[in-house]
Amino acid sequence: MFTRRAALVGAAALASAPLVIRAAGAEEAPAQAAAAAPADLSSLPRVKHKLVVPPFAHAHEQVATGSPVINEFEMRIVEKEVQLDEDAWMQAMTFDGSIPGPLMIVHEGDYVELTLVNPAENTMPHNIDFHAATGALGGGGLTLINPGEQVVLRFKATRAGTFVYHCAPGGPMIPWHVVSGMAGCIMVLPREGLTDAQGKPVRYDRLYYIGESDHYVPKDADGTYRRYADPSEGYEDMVAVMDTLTPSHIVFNGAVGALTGDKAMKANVGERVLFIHSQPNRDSRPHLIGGHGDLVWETGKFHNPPQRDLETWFIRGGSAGAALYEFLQPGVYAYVNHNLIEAVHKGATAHVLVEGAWNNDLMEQLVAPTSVAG
Ligand SMILES: [Cu+2]
Repeated sequence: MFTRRAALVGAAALASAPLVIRAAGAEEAPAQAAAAAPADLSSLPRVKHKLVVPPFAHAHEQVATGSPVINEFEMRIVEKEVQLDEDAWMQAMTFDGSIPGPLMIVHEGDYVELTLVNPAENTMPHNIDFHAATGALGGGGLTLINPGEQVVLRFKATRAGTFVYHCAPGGPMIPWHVVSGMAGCIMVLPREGLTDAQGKPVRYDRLYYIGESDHYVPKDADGTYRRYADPSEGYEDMVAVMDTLTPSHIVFNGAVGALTGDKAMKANVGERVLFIHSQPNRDSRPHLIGGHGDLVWETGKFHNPPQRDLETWFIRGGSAGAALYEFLQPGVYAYVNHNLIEAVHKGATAHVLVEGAWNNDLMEQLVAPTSVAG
């Protein structure tokens, strides 16, 4: 089961944190963290954030006021069964109970101080790799914790943008934990806020975080999806499906229909909405049917000039992008992965319900459907 390639990835994780999966009660500190004197950040103000379930985000300022701060977050890792669709369940592993994990928002130059809790009722070691962080496998090498343990990691947010975070406990555990739900996003805003390609300030009225995820639920011989008692029981079956590289489900925010119908995202005509879209494992191509990306940071990194007027944008597996759109017409918009098979058959569809006045200059039905003349 543990191939040579998997062993190599695992070896990197172990090289960075030689003491993970240690005996309970062992007190050794990881060598690389002990080698340098601790930074003195005692004069910095601290801001405690309460994380919320996506597509929503915790309260934040778009423009930083004052000097850098230490942003305190706490996340609990939750292993639980989730329903992906009417007929499909998965023994999920999650950050804070949701797929995706919560969106964290800080400013460039700030510090992120995360308390990560792996409650005793969980069955597996977990950690967190922040693509926004520098060193120790994005923090993964310093955060691997067994059930019943917690850890505190601090890193400096030195690069502005939207960045994936995910669990990466080593070797074949890495893809399995990720496609079981353990990924989310952090947005590091420039201190001056977002700017367009000319450097002019850009502000948003609302923000929604869409976390796309691919899942691999095994089926019985008769085609019904299998359910399992805990994550480990389904491991080998799920790996067999994963190795086909053909997901059974590709969903936004953890389930088919999580952001449609009465759970649609909402906006008003004239509002500028920032859509953040992450995919920790697989490529995607967000598209707003009947709308556009006015300004798109396709790679999510805000010091690169945004592109204008896009119809569809590309999200590389393992990254998060951001698109700003001012809604100009009311109605129900579908926000999809524009591989339309993935959108319609696999689940990657959301809705945005927009209220306001219709603009006949932009579009008007001049003749309603009627029988063909003559
Ligand atoms: Cu994990």
